[in-house]
Amino acid sequence: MNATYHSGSNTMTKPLILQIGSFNGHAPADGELAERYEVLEYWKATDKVAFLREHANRIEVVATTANFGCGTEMIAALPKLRAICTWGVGYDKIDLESAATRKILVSNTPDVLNDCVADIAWGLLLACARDIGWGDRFVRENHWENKTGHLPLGARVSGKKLGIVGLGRIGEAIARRGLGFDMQVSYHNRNARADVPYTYQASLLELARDSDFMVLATVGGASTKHLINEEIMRALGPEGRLINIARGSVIDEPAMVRLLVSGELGGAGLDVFEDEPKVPDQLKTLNSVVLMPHVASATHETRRAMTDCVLENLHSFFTQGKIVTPII
Ligand code: 8YV
Repeated sequence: MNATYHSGSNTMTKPLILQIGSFNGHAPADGELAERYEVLEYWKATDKVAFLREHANRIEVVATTANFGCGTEMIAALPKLRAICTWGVGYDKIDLESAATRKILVSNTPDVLNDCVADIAWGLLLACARDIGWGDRFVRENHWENKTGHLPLGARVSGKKLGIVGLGRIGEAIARRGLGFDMQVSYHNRNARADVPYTYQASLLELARDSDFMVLATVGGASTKHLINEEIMRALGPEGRLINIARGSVIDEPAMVRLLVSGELGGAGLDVFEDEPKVPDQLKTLNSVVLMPHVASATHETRRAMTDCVLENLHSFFTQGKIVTPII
């Protein structure tokens, strides 16, 4: 459905979209959406139920983010919905089943963020193994100058064993970087892939036993909830380090905290958490842990590309009834 507005002497129509949450991870994005579309800003509505009731029958397209998603209730509340375009690659907060049943198209922003997410996975891995965060704090707090203590020795990265859980497009970008560090790269997926040079490990437990660094790059959601449980983390062990750029839900977080505190898990580099933005306080006290506030895709270049991808999907839907990067 379109809204009519006047620009100079021309009467133009802007298609309508419901934007569930701000794309504030990329400053220009909300403005660029508003230039092209009549945007209903759901997140600003004080009475959300009344807001949806008022507009539901006009809404055919939703723009959202990996963080806000578009859940069962939202889809049910929008009887005319035909397309959901999300900013981000993750779709664990979108009810794909409901969307499929109603033949609603769903797009995400794949590929454009592979490299930057893989870079952060590696940043966390290196920082964790070589105590880069700890070293930075040590210098800033003047322990080096004042000769108050010293950093422990780190763990060598080059030539070690890298285990990747979820060898999709991001997992592959992480694996490729591992080859540059002369690492032996193995992976666990539901099925082996014939098109990659890495060793397939059908058992996640075996992968954990046999990895120095285990990097999580799976999808989130119910299918992977607490995939990394206590047994897996114990198998990774006191010399092992767990890196997560996937979703917090993939790890049993309380178990991870216990094992990190006791030293039964050697370290962790985490960009994502179970209940963001809450991070367990105990993690903040541990030097074996490196913490980031869910920013793996947060570079100028990648966020620009993510916004462009959403704009392209919206444009394609409104002009041709198709989306460019479909999840379904
Ligand atoms: C997003 C993400 O930056 O793409 C994803 O799945 O988690 C991130 O890249 C962010 O969470 C958008 O909501």
